[in-house]
Amino acid sequence: MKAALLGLMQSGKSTIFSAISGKAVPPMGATAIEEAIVPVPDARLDWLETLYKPKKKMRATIDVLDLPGFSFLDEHGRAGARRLIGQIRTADMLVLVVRAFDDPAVPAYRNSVDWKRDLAELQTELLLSDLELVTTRIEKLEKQVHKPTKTQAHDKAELAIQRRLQDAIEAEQPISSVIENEQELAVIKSLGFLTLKPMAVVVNVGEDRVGEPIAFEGAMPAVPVCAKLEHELAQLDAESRAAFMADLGITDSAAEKFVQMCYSALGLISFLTVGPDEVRAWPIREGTVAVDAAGKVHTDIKRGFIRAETMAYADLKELGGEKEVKAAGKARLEGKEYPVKDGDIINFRFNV
Ligand SMILES: Nc1nc2c(ncn2[C@@H]2O[C@H](COP(=O)(O)OP(=O)(O)O)[C@@H](O)[C@H]2O)c(=O)[nH]1
Ligand SMILES: [Mg+2]
Repeated sequence: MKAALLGLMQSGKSTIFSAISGKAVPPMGATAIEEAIVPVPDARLDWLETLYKPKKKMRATIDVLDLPGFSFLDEHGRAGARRLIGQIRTADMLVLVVRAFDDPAVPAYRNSVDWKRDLAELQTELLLSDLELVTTRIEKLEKQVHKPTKTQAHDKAELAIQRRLQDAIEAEQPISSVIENEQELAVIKSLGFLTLKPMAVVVNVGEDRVGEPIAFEGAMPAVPVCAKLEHELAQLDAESRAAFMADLGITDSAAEKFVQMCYSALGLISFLTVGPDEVRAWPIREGTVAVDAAGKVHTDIKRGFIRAETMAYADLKELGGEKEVKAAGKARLEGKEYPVKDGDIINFRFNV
């Protein structure tokens, strides 16, 4: 899963990136795209580690991209913008970072701090990028459909969809509103339309507003974070960090909040595998059935799938061991079509 941090310049993207990844803050005005693999904190794995004493503990991970500021056009010129947008199109979700902190030392966009305005501008930029993509596709397809190629029928169908998307964007309607079926959605998604991606908002609040809730009635989840403070906390050793967090009334670190936000925006849950070699968390979309979950572990396990021996983490923790779970009748044998639940501990039986 790949999440891209997106926002106007000086909104705090790089500071947040550093706080959640532990990497150094990329310098201001940097044009490189930074990537970090952020482990997903999961207390269940820590407990399973004490039970199974495995050689390895493998957390799920999320790839996070830190991108230079939007609007890129001013900052890097056309070519730079294309390169960045190309990168963003490969992300599974977008995290929009907006500035809500006051700091005279950091010039604000349009000389005033107004995160809802900035959010609206970002969304307009995303829509314009999609309009550009539509326009380019239409130009290309219009030339192509007249040629008797193998893809002619397919091209004609796509052209019809693209024209509908263009009308929707020009009428300021979300492009999802004119997509008629799963097949169309698949075609459009593969092209990387930005406004179709799951999104979440990080509101970068000032040090004086830590812990205060924010008022937001949008369709996306919005999480308040104080980037500067989180960044400072991330520099501390675990003990002082815990003490400071308790002092400030913060329960989750920036990384935890960030990961939870991504999980819910993407509709992700985790199932777990255990054993003497490793305990491991596997992210899957909610609703994934057992045979597809097996495919995450290995394609052979999917191919030769027989049964999923399943128990709930909560039962294992409560009863203290696998034997006890079985004795209590709480171990289950599930088939291919079983929708896996968050916290299921699964041993796949397979035959290849
Ligand atoms: N006071 C304050 N300054 C911040 C906060 N977050 C970021 N900054 C400062 O704002 C400037 C821009 O931050 P940066 O993370 O580089 O923003 P980016 O351009 O979005 O990557 C830096 O000088 C940061 O130290 C915050 O929560 N409070
Ligand atoms: Mg930056």
